[in-house]
Amino acid sequence: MAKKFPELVFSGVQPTGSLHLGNYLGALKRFVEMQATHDCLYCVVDLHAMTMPHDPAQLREATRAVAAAYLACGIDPKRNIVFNQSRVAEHAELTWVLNCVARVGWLNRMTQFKEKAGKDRENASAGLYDYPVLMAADILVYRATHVPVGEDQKQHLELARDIAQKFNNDFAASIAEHGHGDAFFPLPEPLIQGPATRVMSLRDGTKKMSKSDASEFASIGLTDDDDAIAQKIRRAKTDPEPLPSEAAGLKGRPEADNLVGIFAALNDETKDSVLRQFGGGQFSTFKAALADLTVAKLAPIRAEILRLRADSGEIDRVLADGAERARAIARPIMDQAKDVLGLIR
Ligand code: AQP
Repeated sequence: MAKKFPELVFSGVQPTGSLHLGNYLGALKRFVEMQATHDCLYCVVDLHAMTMPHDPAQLREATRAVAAAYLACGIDPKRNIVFNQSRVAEHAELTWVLNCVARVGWLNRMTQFKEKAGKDRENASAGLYDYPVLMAADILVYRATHVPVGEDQKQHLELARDIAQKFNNDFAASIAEHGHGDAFFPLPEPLIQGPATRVMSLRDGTKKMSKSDASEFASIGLTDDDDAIAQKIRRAKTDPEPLPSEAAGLKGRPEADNLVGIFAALNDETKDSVLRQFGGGQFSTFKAALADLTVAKLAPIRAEILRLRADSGEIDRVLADGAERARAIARPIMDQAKDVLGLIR
């Protein structure tokens, strides 16, 4: 029988810019929900942020800003482990091991690399290419079993599972010999659930809402003020038809689908129930209600982010404490991996 690992949640956000509603609905809101039922590690993945050109001062600030957003959304740093990735060297150490397990052909299929590298692929950093292996190490260095993420990370999670499986197969005899049974690593499961796993740009319903979008009207930031939120929703692209009365009618209408999905996710309901209320109506009525709901949900988060950002002492203490607790889990697993691999320590 396949070995059972205790359930443990890991996830992370890159400190690459201001967090937006997509990050909140696809990730942070889910992180908060998971803490009620699971032990969780929530990481600010600063090593990932270095895979694209970065400014050191901005990286430092963005790292604190992501940590502040975690806490402001309701993540309890005592109950969970909140830390920044670069403080726990085992992430990088396991990445090397997993680099020797992952296949170049697997990495060549990663669509995020192709999108982020763009046309000038030869000039992309080797780190950007290797990003998914670092992500696998982030998860496996804790033997995390569940990973709440947005839809865009699905392919990377599948790769992490392939890497874990290949490690377990390649070193099966040594794994058993060292007392780990038939598996050293669990196969981590992506948790991609709810009506807003892929929040789209407000300007183009076929493009993901992203931190790096050039248009400020494409995304709603977690620190946007009430007027900015209302204005962005008012100006969000729609189509000329009235809203349908059920979710099936959103097919082929990406902008309408996106706005209804945002409403549903913010209000913890389904698209169908949103459309029972707004179906048949004009976008202007729906947009006004969506703006009110978004402001009501984001205003308290914004206030808490701004409070935490005013004095970075509290954030720095949380990150330092979290790193120590994270390392206490990762180090023994890394040592066990070295024994399995035949690395003398
Ligand atoms: N639009 C989105 N809808 C739902 N979930 C999303 N996530 C990101 N965008 C959306 C989820 O947020 C978590 C953290 O993302 P990340 O910062 O690690 O990386 P990303 O996916 O590359 O985010 P961005 O905003 O697109 O950043 P840039 O512009 O820097 O590339 C992940 O769980 C992700 O799925």
